[in-house]
Amino acid sequence: MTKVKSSEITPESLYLNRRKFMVGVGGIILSTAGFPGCDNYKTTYEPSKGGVLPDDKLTSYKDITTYNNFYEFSLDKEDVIFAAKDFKTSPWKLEIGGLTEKSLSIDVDDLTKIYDQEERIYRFRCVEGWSMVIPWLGLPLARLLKEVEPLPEAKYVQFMTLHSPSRMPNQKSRSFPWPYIEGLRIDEAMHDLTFLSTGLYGKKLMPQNGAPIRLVVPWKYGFKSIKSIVRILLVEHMPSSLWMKVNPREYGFYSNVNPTVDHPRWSQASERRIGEFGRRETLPFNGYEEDVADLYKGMDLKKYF
Ligand SMILES: Nc1nc2c(c(=O)[nH]1)N[C@H]1C(S)=C(S)[C@@H](COP(=O)(O)O)O[C@H]1N2
Ligand SMILES: [Mo]
Repeated sequence: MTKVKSSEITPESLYLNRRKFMVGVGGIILSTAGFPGCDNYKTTYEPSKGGVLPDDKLTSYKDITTYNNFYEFSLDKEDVIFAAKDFKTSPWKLEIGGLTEKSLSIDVDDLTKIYDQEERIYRFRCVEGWSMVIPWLGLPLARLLKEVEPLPEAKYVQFMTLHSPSRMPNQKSRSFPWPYIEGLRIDEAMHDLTFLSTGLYGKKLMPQNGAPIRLVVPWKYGFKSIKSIVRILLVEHMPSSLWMKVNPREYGFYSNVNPTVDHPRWSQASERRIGEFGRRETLPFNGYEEDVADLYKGMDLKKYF
């Protein structure tokens, strides 16, 4: 494997791939009238990229940053913001390698300078039955994966969160097989909706949301969207995720949002949109069926949950 220095990452393909709609470079500027609670927030987004449904409203910045799942810090969603407040996320090395032609080791601050950041507004649903609509900032994972040139043997992508019990206090707890690991099939990882986020609401990510860089897979349950990533490895075999190790009966590799497959302890047919009253129906693939159903053609999604 040859190492690529971050200063060398300027291949032409990248510039050819540049999207028209980038934050700060024009594109559609939508006022957020109709997005209560975010009156001053201007968004540039491409409606064809997932985007929003007519009755989706942005969840408030306050809700997104105060109601979090991040077990390395706390199991209490409203306590994560406090438990993570001194977590230092710069400098931060992200490594990408494994079954690849090249490997990449880059500081996330450099990454955000080298690669244009774009905005994606995605619906996000937790397996526990609540959901949000979040304006993420970042880049498609595929852009970095293409950079390292996966070998033909690479069939899966494995992601790993930082493992540092001194910095992530709940990693001292032996109830979980740390570090947090997640995985995707390579075609899922290369899908244009699959996103690496470094910010939201136009600001850098806060520690509680997975700073400095986290995955966002909008058609899967929230736990797939692994936070504070230090390593991305291309591998041959299906990785075992933290949740599969903890409870394989309840959490499978695919974790696609499927309202017809109940969690063994509760129904997945509906969800509570944070900041709203009542519940709404959960959509297949979280509403991204048109974009992603092809990835699962011929698969029994009751078996591969
Ligand atoms: N490293 C790590 N990543 C994680 C988690 C976690 O506990 N640790 N929780 C997951 C779960 S269950 C959800 S619902 C989302 C929550 O993301 P948010 O707090 O930014 O909404 O992060 C996911 N990523
Ligand atoms: Mo979750």
